[in-house]
Amino acid sequence: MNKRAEPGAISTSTADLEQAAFWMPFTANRQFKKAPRLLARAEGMYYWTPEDRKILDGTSGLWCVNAGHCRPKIVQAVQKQVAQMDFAPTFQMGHPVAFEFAERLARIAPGGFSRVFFTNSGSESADTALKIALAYHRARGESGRYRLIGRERGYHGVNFGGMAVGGITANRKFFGPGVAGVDHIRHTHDPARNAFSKGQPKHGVEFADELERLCVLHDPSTIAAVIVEPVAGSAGVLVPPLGYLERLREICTRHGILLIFDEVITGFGRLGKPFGAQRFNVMPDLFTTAKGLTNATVPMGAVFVKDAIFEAFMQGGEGIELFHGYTYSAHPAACAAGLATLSIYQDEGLLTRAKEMAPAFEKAAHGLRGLPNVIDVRNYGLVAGIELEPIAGSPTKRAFDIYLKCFERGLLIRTTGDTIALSPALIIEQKHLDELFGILSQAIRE
Ligand code: PXG
Repeated sequence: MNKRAEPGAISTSTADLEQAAFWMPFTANRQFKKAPRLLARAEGMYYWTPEDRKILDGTSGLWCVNAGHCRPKIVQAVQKQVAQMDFAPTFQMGHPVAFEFAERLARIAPGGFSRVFFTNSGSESADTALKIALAYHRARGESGRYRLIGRERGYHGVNFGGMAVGGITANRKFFGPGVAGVDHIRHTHDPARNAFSKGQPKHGVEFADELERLCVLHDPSTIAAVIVEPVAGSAGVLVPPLGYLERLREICTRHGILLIFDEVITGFGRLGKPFGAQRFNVMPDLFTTAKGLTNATVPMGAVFVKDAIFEAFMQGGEGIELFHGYTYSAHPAACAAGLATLSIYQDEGLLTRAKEMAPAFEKAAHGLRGLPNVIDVRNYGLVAGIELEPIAGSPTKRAFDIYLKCFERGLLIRTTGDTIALSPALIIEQKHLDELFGILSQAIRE
């Protein structure tokens, strides 16, 4: 393919892919292009490869296709919208679908979160939330609050703000510090005390006290916001210890620090309520979303903001209150996808279905305990992490080999480090659970 093929003539055979123009994200490009794994179509709980091999989707794409793939209602809503109005600016202009979607979202959000700012991804949602936090303090005359606190093993996307507060080493080390004035509290993973926890681990509430320590170190009046995922996803499914989120909330409130939940994964039913905040009954000041917002049919993110934060911006002069936004904020196609997605979630009870399915899912996941090299299983709602003993000298290899075996046998899982992460669509049924854990346990055993 170096001698460029005619448009449309690019085949996906291995020989062609080795020189392919597509620089793939978060991918070992050379390895992948020698032995590609391709997906060509999708429906419900399944993908099909170009050779028509059926693959059970154990990760709802990338934790995003919460209602299952290619739902006709969403597809049709998007088709209709792009035919009627493909694009409309939302800077000093508006279109009805954007207003309707924000309104509908505010209705499923926890009480008091009546304002929604649209972005195009989880990364943009993280950076947007951090910027709103900084500007909020400034609007209230506290411009000395500039520090942002994240957490080790946190993932808030790949843009500069989210990267800086994120705590996944590989995602940080190549790019410098990102933004100034960032610090991190420690992660909550504690396998020595909490291995094989079902639901919230018992030990580790005191990890939240690290925030108090940073308050002493930096002076709390310099800290604008703390951002955490209610359940950390990308770092390998870390469920918050009992009382931990409550304590973070309490410390933030005491010091006037905004608490941001990154609900890009936990939002839209993953944990058994619309949002993690509701599931854990701990309210942040802002929370970020993306992924399940549109069932991933069209890229979109949204930041939900407490009324008092929005109101603080509305006290100044009549001009633009927040100098921030994206060309595609509230893109009509994304709003149409989102509205149809919300209807499906509500008609089918999907925003609470994870709670109903959780016992069967938990039982199946913990059924892997005792298999070779399984050193931890942890779960909450419809998300589970299965941690494996790394091969000495070759971290990540054990989990990745299992990932490859699963794909060969018709199952898509996700791995991070030596942890397997499962996050199936919320429409999953017992027969899919049997298929998923059947293939997975066989692959782990071999
Ligand atoms: N916050 C959280 C909590 C996320 O999980 C982002 C922000 C960034 O979203 P965008 O849309 O900019 O990618 C994410 C994304 C994985 C995996 O398997 C997780 C994500 C993305 C890709 C892979 O761990 N989460």
